Amino acid sequence: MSGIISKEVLLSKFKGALVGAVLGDCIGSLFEGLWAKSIQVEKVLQNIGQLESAYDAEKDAKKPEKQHKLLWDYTDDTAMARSVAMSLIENKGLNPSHLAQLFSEEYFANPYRGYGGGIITVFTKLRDTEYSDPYKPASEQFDGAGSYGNGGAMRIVPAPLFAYKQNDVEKLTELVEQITKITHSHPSAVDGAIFQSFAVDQALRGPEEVNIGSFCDELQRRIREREESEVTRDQCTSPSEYPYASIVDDIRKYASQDSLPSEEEISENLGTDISAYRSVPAAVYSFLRATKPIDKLQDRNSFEKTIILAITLGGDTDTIATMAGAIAGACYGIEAIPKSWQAGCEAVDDALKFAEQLHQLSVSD
Ligand code: R7I
Ligand code: MG
Ligand code: MG
Repeated sequence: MSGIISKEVLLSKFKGALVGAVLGDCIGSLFEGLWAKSIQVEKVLQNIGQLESAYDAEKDAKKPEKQHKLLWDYTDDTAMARSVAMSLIENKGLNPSHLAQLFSEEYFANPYRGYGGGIITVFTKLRDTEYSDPYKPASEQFDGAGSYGNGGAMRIVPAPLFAYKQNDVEKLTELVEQITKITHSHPSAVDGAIFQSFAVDQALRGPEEVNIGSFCDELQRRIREREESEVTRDQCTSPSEYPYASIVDDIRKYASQDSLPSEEEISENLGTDISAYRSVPAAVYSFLRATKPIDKLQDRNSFEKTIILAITLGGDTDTIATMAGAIAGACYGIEAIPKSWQAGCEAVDDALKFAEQLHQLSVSD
């Protein structure tokens, strides 16, 4: 699938992935929970226009970029992704108790970032048991079914970056499963995080010119192998035997269509809600469909189109846009991400720093 990628291009893709995720979250959070009908592309462009004019004004006033005023904060999606990045970097691998502690401490330090309703119980139990059994609290959620929320997938982007060097789908799968199960043990949440990590991994390894058909074929092959290997299928909420592998057919169909599918069609068929199964596919779709022309967005590049399209779908917009932004950033690199967007959103500096550190781990022996 991939040719040789230079160190410089890989660093740009790592930065793109982490920064793309932060921006999708910050911009998407302005619309979280709204119906697609009440969003409209013009409204999203208006908000993005605010970022762009604030940037121009500060540049005209000759302010250094680091001192630009922040317009939008990140939410729980980025808060948790930061913990994943920091823990992987500090431990040079997964240390479940340490990561559980970072998740939990971050929540208690900044509880206002819009966390899911159930996950707070996990953070409390983790803290109260001093992170001694980091997988137990999540396994007790929802009467032992585990959460099927998208909280595992929304934060997973540092994992495919960390695992890049190994270039081993099974190892990536295992890492993602272990990270996800600290808070989400439902198979649908775990497979959603794995699905998202595969999409990021493929975007990192692939060329900027995305072929929708071959991207979907590879994604479907990988996730089907994973779904076939599972023994807990009966716990799944989806009617299909291989839910994620099957939905790739719909992603392929909608992303390949020349006329843009309506937001209602996507929300009905792929989903835009808080569950992993009904939100990760919409993120992958947004990335893929944005490789094709979209009315009203002719002057925007594919990264910008990905974020804007993801938000216009409505529903869980911060989460769908953060996942879509991670994939698009991994594909197109940091150069595709407007400076003005980066300057107006919180903690982009840290995302750039984490990308450098993860890249360092990837290129060192
Ligand atoms: O998955 P999670 O971290 O939530 C992430 C979402 C993103 O949109 C963020 O931006 C933020 O807004 O929240 O948090 P959880 O609490 O584990 O799951 C989210 C919600 O999904 C729960 O509060 C429940 O409403 C629902 N849910 C379930 N309901 C019944 N049975 C998840 N799992 C179950 C279940 O098994
Ligand atoms: Mg959020
Ligand atoms: Mg959300």
